[in-house]
Amino acid sequence: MFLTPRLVILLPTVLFLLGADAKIPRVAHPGSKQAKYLASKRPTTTAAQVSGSFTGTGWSASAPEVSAPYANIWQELTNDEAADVIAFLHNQTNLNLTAAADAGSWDNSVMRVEIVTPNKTDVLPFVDNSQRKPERWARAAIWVGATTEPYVIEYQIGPLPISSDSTLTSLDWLTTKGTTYQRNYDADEDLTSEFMYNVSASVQDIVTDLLNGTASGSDDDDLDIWGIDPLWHPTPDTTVQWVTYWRIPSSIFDGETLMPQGLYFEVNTTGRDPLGWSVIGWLYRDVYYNSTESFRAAWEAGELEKSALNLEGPWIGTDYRGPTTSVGANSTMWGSEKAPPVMVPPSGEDGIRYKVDVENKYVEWMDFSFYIAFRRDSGMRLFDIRYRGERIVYELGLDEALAHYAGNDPVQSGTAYLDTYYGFGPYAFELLAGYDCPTYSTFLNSTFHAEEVSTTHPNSICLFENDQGYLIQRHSDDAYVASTKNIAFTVRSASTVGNYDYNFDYTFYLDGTIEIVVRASGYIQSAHYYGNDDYGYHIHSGLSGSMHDHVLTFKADIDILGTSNSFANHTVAPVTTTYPWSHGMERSTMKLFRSYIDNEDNSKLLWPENAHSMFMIVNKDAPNEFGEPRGYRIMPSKGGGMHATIQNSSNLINSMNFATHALYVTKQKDTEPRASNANNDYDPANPVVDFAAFFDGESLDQEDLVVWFNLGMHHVPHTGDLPNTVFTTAQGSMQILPHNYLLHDPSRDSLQTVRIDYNDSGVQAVHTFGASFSTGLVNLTSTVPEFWDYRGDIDVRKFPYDPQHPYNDTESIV
Ligand SMILES: [Cu+2]
Repeated sequence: MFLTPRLVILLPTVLFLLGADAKIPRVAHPGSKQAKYLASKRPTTTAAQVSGSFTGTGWSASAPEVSAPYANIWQELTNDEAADVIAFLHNQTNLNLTAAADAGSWDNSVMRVEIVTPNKTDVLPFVDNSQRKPERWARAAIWVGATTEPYVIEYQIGPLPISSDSTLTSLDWLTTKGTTYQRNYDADEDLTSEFMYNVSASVQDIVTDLLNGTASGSDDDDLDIWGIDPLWHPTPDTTVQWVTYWRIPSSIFDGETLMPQGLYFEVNTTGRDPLGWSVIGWLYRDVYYNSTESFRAAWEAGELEKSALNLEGPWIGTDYRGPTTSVGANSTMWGSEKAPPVMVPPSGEDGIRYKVDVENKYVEWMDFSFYIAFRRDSGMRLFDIRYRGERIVYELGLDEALAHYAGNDPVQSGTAYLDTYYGFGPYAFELLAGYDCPTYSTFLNSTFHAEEVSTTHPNSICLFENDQGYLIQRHSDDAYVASTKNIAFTVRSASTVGNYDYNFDYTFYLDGTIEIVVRASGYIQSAHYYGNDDYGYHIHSGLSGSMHDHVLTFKADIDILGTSNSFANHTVAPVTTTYPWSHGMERSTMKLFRSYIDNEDNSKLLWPENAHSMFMIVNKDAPNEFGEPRGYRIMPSKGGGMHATIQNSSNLINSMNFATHALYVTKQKDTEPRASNANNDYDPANPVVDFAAFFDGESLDQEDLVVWFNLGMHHVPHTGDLPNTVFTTAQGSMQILPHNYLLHDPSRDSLQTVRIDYNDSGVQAVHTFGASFSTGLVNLTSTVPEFWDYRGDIDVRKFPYDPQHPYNDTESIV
């Protein structure tokens, strides 16, 4: 029996092709300037373009069905659950909620609702011992604007389904701060934008002269104004922000972050009354002016030399550029007009070698099984990853993504994005079959609920097997050659968070290895080139590549034969020693030194120089028959592990303690499910979750352990980052691999091995072990993706609940 994972939904479609600005509106209430601006950039497909789309019989593979052993208890809220929770919230009169669609910055409104990830200590008795199923609870983030000191706060609501027993209670137990209350110093972003435009208007003659453009908030603008993130508080009661001018592309290409203009101003936006706001100073060509008057006086005196402007041109476009480019008179790659090799499944649907329970997002491939969940903050994550029937990873997923910039100008210096604030879920748009994933992939949808709208990203998670392009095993001698194909299974999603595109892979291998890969593409955020050679390369006429660190923090809750585990460090080190056979002579050699990291006091770790240490989660109580503890090793792969260069960040203060080291080990606690919180960014000096608080001296000896590791890169963009950063080099990965876990390499249990015996007379025997080989004909035309089926998102307004009128509206994203 087969089923089709693609939903059959016929909709008027907005084609969402491009990411938003680097500075995504914090709350893009429909109708806000930002929302209008973003919407204006999104082309709408015509009826002809979408006709006949989504019959459910497109290129997507219909995977064989399997029934999950138990329901996916981590799965996101259903649309109906979200609607019920939002209606319940509106019935709580003390919350004084306004429907999100009508809410302004002085109202209280629902920012997002989501599942409370059930506690591990509640889940394991249910999963392993058939005890009571964990209750399902929701969490809600509420925007409290009806006060002079606006804030955001989270509650939990449950149990679900909503009944007379359901309550609204505190979610403070999920914080290190003791409260989910988080002061919001940027509640009036629409007004601050207006204020910036007015400031700019007051020097329009100078802006015209220096930048040849206008920023007024109108649709006709050719300049945009935005700046630091998060905002600064030089004193606890003061809010200031530096902003700069960016040129708005007139073409479809989203290259605004490649066109900084080099003029900056600083404003004091303390409090909620714009009458109390003021300009603090201006910066141009590294000269600071402490008032608008002094800046104007310098301009009028002719003291301002004009900088090179970053203007739009083909250089920001990602299309094929034609035969004439800056790098050669005829630079078209020879042969590139021909169709490239394609991947095809060998036997159509019958050949699919994995099984899917679509409703429960449960997957089985070879010796692995796992559940998929999806979160607004962090996107896709996996639960209960089992290998040969044993759980090896309870939870695996992204927790936070930092992009910390530096520069001699205040905007680059003041930029340190915490991307779960914007969320990976809202931007995990539909994957493009045949490009993001093979056309034969199985695609799954994902859903999140923000601003009282449920948004479904169709086909935003893909599952596929493919040949890695190199063997997993080979050997040959003068009598035989033996080879095993390296076929792996990948779960993939991609999120366009502002200017950047992140691709996330979880890949499973025949030897029991799991690999976590993150890759970055999209537009860099660049700096205007002036006096910043210490902060990046000069990559275009007026452009600096603006160096920055990407640090993506992952949680890997590894369980080896139960939850009583230890963290082993096996180090190879040089020694000089004598042996009974060395005739008293010292030999210079090396040894293996075994130790344990047995306390959280010592568990903030760096990857050792020369990779001379192996870190493993092992179970001391479960040695193999040779006495070695069975375990799984964690090991950097492509690009390796890393941590942030900047320590004690002036921007993030207490909100980047997950980025100080390459990896960490803590004792699992239900109260510490995530290294960060999406609301930290509102007030980074006082984070809701401070990762440093997880380290309180607890034992790591035969306890339930969690590893937190960082992937990313020190990104100093060079000319090859124009127009977009490329995945080939902008990637990092981690492998979780069996280490003395089994007694031999398990890939020997794959039938996809061949041995050819030969001698001087030629091939004597071919051993194929009963494996099937591809048969039949391939219709290569069928591998071409259905481009016109691409849809964008599907949104359903939840309050008032109107499921019969889904509409596409990707702008309303918190
Ligand atoms: Cu980068």
